[in-house]
Parts: sequence; C-alpha cells; structure tokens
Amino acid sequence: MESKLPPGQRAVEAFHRFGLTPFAKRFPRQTHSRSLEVCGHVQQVLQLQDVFEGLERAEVQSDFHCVTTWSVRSLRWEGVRFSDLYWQVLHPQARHDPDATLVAMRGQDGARTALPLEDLLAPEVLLADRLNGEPLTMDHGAPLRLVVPGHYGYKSMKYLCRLEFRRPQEGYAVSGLRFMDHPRARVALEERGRALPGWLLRWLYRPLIASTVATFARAATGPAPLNSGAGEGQR
Ligand SMILES: Nc1nc2c(c(=O)[nH]1)N[C@H]1C(S)=C(S)[C@@H](COP(=O)(O)O)O[C@H]1N2
Ligand SMILES: [Mo]
Repeated sequence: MESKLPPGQRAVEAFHRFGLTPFAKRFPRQTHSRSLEVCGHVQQVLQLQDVFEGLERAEVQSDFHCVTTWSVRSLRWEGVRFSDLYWQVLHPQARHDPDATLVAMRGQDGARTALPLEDLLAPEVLLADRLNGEPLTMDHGAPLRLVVPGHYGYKSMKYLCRLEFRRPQEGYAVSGLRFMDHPRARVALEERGRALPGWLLRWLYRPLIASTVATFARAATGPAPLNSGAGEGQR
C-alpha cells in the first residue's frame, strides 16, 4: 500500500515541467557536460568538468512534492549521492571553512536557493542525470539536477551549475519573492515559505497550478538528453 502523502499535498499522475513563471522561458546554456563550480568560503575553488567522475552510481526512488501542493509518486532517479561527492571530492579538495555550512545553489537558468549542508548530506539526496530509466531531459533539469526528496521541489535545483559555501548569517539570494523560500523547506513539517504558515500558502498557491503548467508547457523544449549533440534544439 502507498504511504500517506505529507500534509496539504495531492497526488497527480503526470510530472510536468514547473517553476516560477519567469523561468519558463529560461534554459541551460549547455546540456552536454555535468560540470559544476564550487566556490565561496573555500581554500580551493573547483571547476569540476564531470561531477560524476570516480563516484559510484546510485538510484533513489522517491515522491516529488511541489510547494504549490502537487506531488508525483515514486520517481526513480539515478546519479550519484551528494554525500559521496561531498566526502570524496568537495570536502578534501575545496576545503570549505568549518563555519561555511550554508550551501547556496545556482541553476544555469539563473535560479537560486540554498540549503544547510546537513540537509544535503541525507543519503537520499542525489545529483541526477537519469529519471525513470531514461536520460534526464532538458525539461526536467539536464544535464545535472539536484534531487532533495524530503524538501519542497524548489530545493531540487535543475540545471545545477554552481555551489557556494556561505556562512549561515550571510543569508542567500532567492529566485522569487523572499517569503516564498523557506531556509529548510522540509515537506514533513510543511515549511512551505518563510513568513506565512504552510496551510495558508496551500490556498494561495493551489489556484496557480494549472496556468503555471500551461505556461511551462508552451515554453518547453521537449527531450534533449545528455550528449544528444546538435539537432534536438529549441522548438
Ligand atoms: N533551475 C531551476 N530549478 C528548479 C526550478 C526552476 O525554475 N529552475 N523550479 C523548481 C520548482 S518550483 C519545482 S516544483 C521543480 C519542478 O521540476 P520539473 O520541472 O522537473 O517538474 O523544479 C525546481 N527546480
Ligand atoms: Mo515547485
């Protein structure tokens, strides 16, 4: 039997391309390499050409929860665990300051958010390049996407291109309005946003789902898997 959904969430069948509407028409500049910049309070800035290099592949099956209340059940993501990347590459090579425990992330489309390092080290947090047995498409975040199953979808950064180690008291820039980005955004605790209670945001966000799905679908590019080369470009 399927487990109960977290508070305020409703299951939907299709996994649609989604986000803040200004991002509907923004796409990654490159989809051919899983490159990542690691910067901030580090002893060594890293420009990783392939974050997967030398790391064991992993698979995680998890539900995906958007803050606007839709959830898709049992997505099967493949990639590498963030904790493996951290302990085998970031920690020994970038050597961030011990108090720089806030990780600000950036997508190639300009999206921004952050999470405490501790949250990212959970075993189910993945850097993904495959979804449900297929190469990740551009619509779902190719070439490299973070997947943070215990947190609302806006922490699962698509087109991930940069991680910056910051001190928690420095804060971080967000994609949309500040109240919409909770510093933790844990689904189980209904941490939807910063100032307003989760149950209230349910009712504010729900009416926006259909039009947002439509806006993103109109702008979508269709499948553009990693290493597909030229051809499958923008429509
Ligand atoms: N780079 C980037 N990451 C993003 C977004 C975005 O617009 N840009 N939208 C977020 C939101 S609000 C959600 S719900 C999910 C949607 O993922 P999907 O488009 O693969 O369905 O991606 C999240 N990550
Ligand atoms: Mo979302």
